[in-house]
Amino acid sequence: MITKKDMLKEIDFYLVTDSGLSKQGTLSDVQDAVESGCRIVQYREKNKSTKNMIAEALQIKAICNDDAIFLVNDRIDVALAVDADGVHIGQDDMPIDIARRILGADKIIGLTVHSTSEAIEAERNGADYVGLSPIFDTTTKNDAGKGIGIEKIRDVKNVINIPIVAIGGINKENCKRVIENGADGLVAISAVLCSDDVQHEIKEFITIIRNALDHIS
Ligand code: 3NM
Repeated sequence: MITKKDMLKEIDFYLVTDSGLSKQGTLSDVQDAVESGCRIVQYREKNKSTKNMIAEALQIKAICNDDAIFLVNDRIDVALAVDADGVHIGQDDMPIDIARRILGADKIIGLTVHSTSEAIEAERNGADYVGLSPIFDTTTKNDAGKGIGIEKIRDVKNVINIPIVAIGGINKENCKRVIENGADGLVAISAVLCSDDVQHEIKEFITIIRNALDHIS
């Protein structure tokens, strides 16, 4: 049986939801993503009540079903409440060793890192993958800081063995280079959610990413 952790080896395009940017609503975005072949979805919601988040998370989990990994950003309580496949946490969220103790060995934990030292630390502390950010400048997250540059991906790739997901300012024009520089997968939020055809955009991203990954292997 293929587990959700096994699926982490082939993430390519990674959807992070954003209800502020979404044109058609988060559930439609997730539906479009999964139908386009996206295999990992992170529910990132900063402005809803816990009750509403749980209700929405249950619906997203049902859409992801066996086809996509379903993670919750930051909120370990919500992830546990809906039995999500795991969480994505940042450097200032719950420490990863405590998150692991609460969630158990089978759940996926992704951690945002900004440097090689944070990436090494993340792997050592049991992260299943790292989100490396922000690769380029972005206006989607106010406190993201300056882009660290595409070359940083290779530096991080050289020091850890868990998958690297690149995030921040990624679009269809630069995504090929992001993969060529060592990312195993990538997130593009505004480039996808602000478009008129989310399904079409994600399909295009997936084609570019898979072509680039095929050329590397
Ligand atoms: N986290 P876009 S940047 C959710 O730096 C998020 O940790 C970031 O959006 C970080 O693809 C970011 O529109 C937003 O640039 C990325």
